[in-house]
Amino acid sequence: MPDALERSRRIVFTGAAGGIGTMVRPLLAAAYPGLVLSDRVKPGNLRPDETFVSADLTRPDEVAKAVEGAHSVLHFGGHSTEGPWDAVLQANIVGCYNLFEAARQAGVKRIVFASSNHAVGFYPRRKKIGTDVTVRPDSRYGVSKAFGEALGALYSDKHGIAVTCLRIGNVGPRPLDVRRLSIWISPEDLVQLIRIGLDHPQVRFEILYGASDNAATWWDNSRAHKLGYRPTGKAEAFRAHAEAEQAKIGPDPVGDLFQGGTFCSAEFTNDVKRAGP
Ligand code: 15L
Repeated sequence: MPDALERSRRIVFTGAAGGIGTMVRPLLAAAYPGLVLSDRVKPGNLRPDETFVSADLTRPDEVAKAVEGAHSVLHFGGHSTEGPWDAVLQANIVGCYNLFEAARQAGVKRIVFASSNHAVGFYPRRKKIGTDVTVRPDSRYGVSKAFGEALGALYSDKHGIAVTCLRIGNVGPRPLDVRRLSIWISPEDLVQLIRIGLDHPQVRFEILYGASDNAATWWDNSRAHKLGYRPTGKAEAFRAHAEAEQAKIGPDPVGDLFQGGTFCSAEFTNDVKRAGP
């Protein structure tokens, strides 16, 4: 069991071996040395100050071990895209519950939850939305992220854990296509949001959009700005690249109308007008 001093700064990062984990860990390291990394597989490039605890989110005993003695948890683990129901159920619903419950039992004070734009993906692109809108998931994956946000609200209200849900757009060095010009976030800006979740004294329960300073945004992220978020990434700087990539993809008559893109058009059997773009 970690001693009192270690506990005061022990941060556990689930999903540490995943794409986002790999991008943000080096940027977090300066401010938060000694991260405890957790995943099913050990990340390949462990820093000398990092430790690794193997955990499968579907195993409550393993999750409890991973969060033991933690002050804060960055919950980025789980299934990171659309998938068969059982995969999403196990990793993102059972797994997310196991994480929040283990954190409560371990006395964790703060959780930053990697939610997704796909919790609200069926909003039309022409509409600008805030963080207070009804969820409109575009996939089983999106439903699981809305579940995680609801679980975060419960553990905040009932147990006093300071929970920050980041509805992440798309993280990377630059936007991949035209849709991502609206939702892209640089790794550096994502780290700013994580730091708000870890440190801001006003956080009780927050939903913030994980997006850089994108001129084509669909999201009102004023709450994040009130909490001190000052994004520096600008998707427009990469417009030529995004448009060139988009030209290779071609049109998607359903996905192009909605914020969630291909997550909306996949398995779509509705009438587009009825879905309300
Ligand atoms: C997500 O939530 C996924 O994790 C990521 O793989 C991308 O698909 C991203 O959304 C996106 O919408 O671009």
